[in-house]
Amino acid sequence: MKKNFLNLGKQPLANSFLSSNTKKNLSKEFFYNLRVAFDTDSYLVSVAKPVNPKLQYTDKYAHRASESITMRNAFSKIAKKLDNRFDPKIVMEIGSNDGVFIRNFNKRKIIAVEPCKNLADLTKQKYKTYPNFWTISLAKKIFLNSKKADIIFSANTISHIPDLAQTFDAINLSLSANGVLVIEDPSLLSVVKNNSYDQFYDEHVYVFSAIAISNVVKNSNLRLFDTEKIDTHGGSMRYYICKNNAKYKKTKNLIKIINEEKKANLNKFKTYEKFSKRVISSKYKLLKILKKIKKKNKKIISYGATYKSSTVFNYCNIGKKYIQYVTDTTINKQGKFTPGKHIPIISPDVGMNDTVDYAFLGAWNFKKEILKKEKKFIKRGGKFITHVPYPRIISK
Ligand code: DWN
Repeated sequence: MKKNFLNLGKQPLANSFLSSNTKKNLSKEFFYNLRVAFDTDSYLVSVAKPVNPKLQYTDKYAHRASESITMRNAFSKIAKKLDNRFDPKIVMEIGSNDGVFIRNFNKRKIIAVEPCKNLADLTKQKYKTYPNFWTISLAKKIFLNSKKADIIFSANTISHIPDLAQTFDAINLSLSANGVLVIEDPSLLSVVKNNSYDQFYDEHVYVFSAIAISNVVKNSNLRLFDTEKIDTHGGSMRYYICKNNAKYKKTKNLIKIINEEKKANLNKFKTYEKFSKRVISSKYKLLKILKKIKKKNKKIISYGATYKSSTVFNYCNIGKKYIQYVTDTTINKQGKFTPGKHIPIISPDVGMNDTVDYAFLGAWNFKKEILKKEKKFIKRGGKFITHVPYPRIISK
């Protein structure tokens, strides 16, 4: 049974960066109710009513996974690790974005699946790329003329697909006998520990735990045999899944992580009720900080036009009154306006100038990389604001 525990209010699609802020354009903006639920049978945490994926994954998809050094390095590291551990002949990626993972492999090994046409266009010249949603019929089409996949990799994508049953059934059809599905997604344990409620938005239909993944894949005759904690995206988990009859044994690390999740009560509804109270308190604390700064006539901007910050700004009602503009390195976000709150987005080369007093860390998950990059800002007295794990000003 699904039980709602968090109400993040009316939200726009986190990817709907507006190209103009004319009244006519704003009136067409799509909003939905963002409520988050816990399933008392599978222990899955999900958006209560997911949005239609056809509205989300269009030919105007903004996010480029290769935009940060942290992620480029992380994908190159995991590619090497999978090559060494499993020696795959065929590697398929579901949700290949701009190719940041597949570019670490010989093109003859690669099959890429990416429903956003603008992204699929970026990789199709070099890699076999299917510009489609991941479905059973696509799996059948791909593997009619190809050997089955020894590795199916999918980072920050499976959590975006509402129909998990079809997703995992299609994966079962596509894996070789000892093939391995490797998925990476933000971890529920980190979300609960860090109070990072901004991991909930339309695209994050699910925030997985090892407990829930282990339950869900069973329905598709798959099993979870290994798990690793990884620090990308503010705390993620990497899951290794195989067919029921494959050769892999359950690892000690998996048992350890499941025990840790049980100790944190991720399988109990009361955990989420408490989490929801902490989210409300986070909202008021953040607003208090912003109001205090504004009273002193200081200039606040936001760093990174993230999808996560769309949840924060719309939930806390933070608009141009507080945040003058948002900086982002992604060229196709620059010159646009943030979803729902319509704050202008500009390049950091222009925006991170001497007039900025405070910068809200929209991309808090890249705090290390950003603080290293913005040493000059900090040296001259500039300060960052974050809401994770609790709202505060950081000066170092
Ligand atoms: O799952 C998803 C994750 C992985 O990526 C999505 N559905 C969409 C997207 O979510 P996000 O926007 O919250 O992700 P990021 O990776 O936290 O976005 C960082 C943004 O910040 C990018 O637009 C790039 C920008 N950035 C910047 O302007 N300066 C990043 C760094 C590190 C910087 O120094």
